[in-house]
Amino acid sequence: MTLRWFGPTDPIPLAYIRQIPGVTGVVSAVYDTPVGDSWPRASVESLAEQVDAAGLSLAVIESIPVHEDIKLGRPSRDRLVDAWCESVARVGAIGVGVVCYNFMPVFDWMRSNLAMRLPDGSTALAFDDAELARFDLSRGTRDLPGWAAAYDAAELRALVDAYRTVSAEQLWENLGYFLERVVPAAESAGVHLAIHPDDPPWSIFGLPRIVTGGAALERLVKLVDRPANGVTVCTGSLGADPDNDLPAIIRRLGRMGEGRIHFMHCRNVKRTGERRFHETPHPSAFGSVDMLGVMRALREVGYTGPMRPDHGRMIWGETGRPGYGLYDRALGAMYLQGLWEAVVGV
Ligand code: DNO
Repeated sequence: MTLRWFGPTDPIPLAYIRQIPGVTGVVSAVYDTPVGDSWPRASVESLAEQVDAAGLSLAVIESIPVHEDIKLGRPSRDRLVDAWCESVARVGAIGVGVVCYNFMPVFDWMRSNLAMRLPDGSTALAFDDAELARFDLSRGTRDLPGWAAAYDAAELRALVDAYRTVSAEQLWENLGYFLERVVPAAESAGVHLAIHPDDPPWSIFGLPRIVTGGAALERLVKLVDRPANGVTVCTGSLGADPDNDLPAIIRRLGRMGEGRIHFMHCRNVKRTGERRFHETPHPSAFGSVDMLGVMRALREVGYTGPMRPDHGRMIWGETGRPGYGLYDRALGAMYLQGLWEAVVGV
């Protein structure tokens, strides 16, 4: 069981993470290197040292951001792919076995409301396609969640325009080009790559999104059919689409080759309409995800990789990074371990 930590600027100290029963691993990244540059060895080592010093281990890198020029297939991509491979080599060299990344154009995960109030007084992240349509992109990403890259108004317009000529099939081609180069590099570094599904799993702002469900994940792993080319199964991202049967997806991917699921993100969402959902506490009863079914399927395919509770609500007066407070994620970690214990039968 692992927890995500956003480095030294994260308001949650590693010492607190260490006190969540059963959490032994940390999921983190190097945050002070611009997207596209390779991660300096000293930064990678210092990250691991901080985690070790807290009595935890650096289990997963999430994420090494993929520069937009790679997704757009621009000529500069070769240099950028090389830099990405160098970062993978550096994290492999210190013994980290999994790298999570995504291939979503321009935006990473997207919500229309970062603090929707639930009946119990907590707040959660919510998405409503109709509400998103009213967003004003002319302000850049200033009003949007904080991901690896931020854009001012002109940069954002130029980037969104650049994707006008990139169809979903073209994006698949660019993803294939990327994988053909990074999978061998990961293999020699002893790293498993784990693409994160698009969140939400459909097109937003007219941009193509392709990693949206079971069929897409299978297509992806077959593009470069090697164990190092795998996926992160994010129950919340995939679970926003009612057509995604999570246990079935896990059974299929978990049985491909030596198993292609390298990382699990577990969180619950409640679907409340067409392309409309909000996040909930982790247990199955609160949302649309059958978390017990997910755990049973993982057990069936012999999953032994890292798992983390994904976003939590803000509860008990906590404030902080949307989705990444301490308390509700800690509750999630306990629930998930309870399910796992029951499923494994110890
Ligand atoms: C959201 C996260 C994502 C994830 C990236 C992986 O909270 O799951 O931002 O880290 O998509 O590259």
